[in-house]
Amino acid sequence: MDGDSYTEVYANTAQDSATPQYFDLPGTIARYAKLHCVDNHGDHFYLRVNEFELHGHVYQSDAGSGSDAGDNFNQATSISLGSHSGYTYESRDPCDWYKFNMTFGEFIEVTMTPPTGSDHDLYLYDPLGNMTANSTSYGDATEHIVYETNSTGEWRILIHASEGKGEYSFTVTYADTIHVESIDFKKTNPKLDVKVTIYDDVGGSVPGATVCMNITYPDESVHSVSEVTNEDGIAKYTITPLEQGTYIVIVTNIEKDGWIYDPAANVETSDSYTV
Ligand SMILES: [Ca+2]
Ligand SMILES: [Ca+2]
Ligand SMILES: [Ca+2]
Repeated sequence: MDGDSYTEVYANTAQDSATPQYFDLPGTIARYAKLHCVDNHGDHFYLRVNEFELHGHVYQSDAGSGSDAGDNFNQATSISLGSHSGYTYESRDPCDWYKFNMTFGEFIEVTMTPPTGSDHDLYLYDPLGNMTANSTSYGDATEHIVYETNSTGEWRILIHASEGKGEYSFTVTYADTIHVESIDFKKTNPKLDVKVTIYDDVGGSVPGATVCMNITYPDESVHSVSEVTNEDGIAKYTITPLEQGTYIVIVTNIEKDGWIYDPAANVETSDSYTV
């Protein structure tokens, strides 16, 4: 650093001028600046930045907060849902805590991509401080948690640098969920079409979802079948030939990569048709 260029700051505590002191110095590229006492005016020690020492730190603005995210549960930094980035360092800043509001019964999804070549892990805590889920893959693999919240309040995540340092990115969102919107029948002798319509949590139809169902025939035999939804979100299964009596359809599961089946959102889970 240029010896003529310096910044003056002051601290409220007396420091031994013979020993360099380290202070947060927001707005600089260094997290810490090395300071020496140069003068004493009354109750303030005026300190002069003699040099910057990076110590592996950079100026942090975790999740756009302007500083380092809190180092423990109680000091968690508030964030909104969405995508963020932050900075960690295994030996000096291993813990970044964030908090956000969730209501009971929401499906929360958190993904975190560690700095290349590091190993960071992801933990989810409920408002009471219980760890409810974690993702602790080896190396710099992306960590991923999906969890159905069981209480309303401030939920928290801990991003922990178990190895390495650098910038990580993470996203906190509601998970994409799917549910049964309707079960319909269409009879055209000699067959009966069962149509199960699958919607997402914002009311859109979901193509490519595998719908598993148990169909009880009039003779009380149970047939486990599965069909994939078309572009209108409809899975169609055809029963033929038909017997006289009642067919009962129960949806047992819906599967689609990256999506969560939320049975509680089903408009109906079973329906029947009498031939
Ligand atoms: Ca940090
Ligand atoms: Ca931190
Ligand atoms: Ca990991």
